[in-house]
Amino acid sequence: MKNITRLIFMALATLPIVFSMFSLFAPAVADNMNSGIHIMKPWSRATPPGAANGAAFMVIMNKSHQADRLVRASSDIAKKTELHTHKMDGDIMRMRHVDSIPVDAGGSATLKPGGYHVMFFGLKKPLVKGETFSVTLEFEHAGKKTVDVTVQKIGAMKSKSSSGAHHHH
Ligand SMILES: [Cu+2]
Repeated sequence: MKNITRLIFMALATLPIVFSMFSLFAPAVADNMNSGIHIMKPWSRATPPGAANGAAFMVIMNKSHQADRLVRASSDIAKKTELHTHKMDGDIMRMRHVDSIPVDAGGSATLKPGGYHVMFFGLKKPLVKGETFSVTLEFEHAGKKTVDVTVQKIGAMKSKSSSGAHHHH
């Protein structure tokens, strides 16, 4: 009798773990059925109070056999959302608006500080560490995908070349 009680207890204790694993994997599975585009770890940086602009970063994987392009991003956290990159202008690193971000078939595109990023102009409120907000990404072939962007601390994964660049808009 005691053994059965222990068995039931163990089964109950394991259930939440099994369920949380399912919830972790479920979005990836659903994604798979729609297209070969996967968005990995979308993140952003916390902004100081009153900051006008922000940016989001992520890795876009394209597991299909067709090249694709991120052509638009939108979010209601800011007045304007654009696709940007960084380019050297002489010896100054500047941000540039780009029409699209290419993702090779079977390849990936990395949006990171100092490179491609989703740019937010006119933040409606500060980005707070630990919070999430949603961004809708539109791909030429895969269509629209909405992702939850996690806000990390100020200065997270800062790249030397881009430090401060976002404050010069
Ligand atoms: Cu930018």
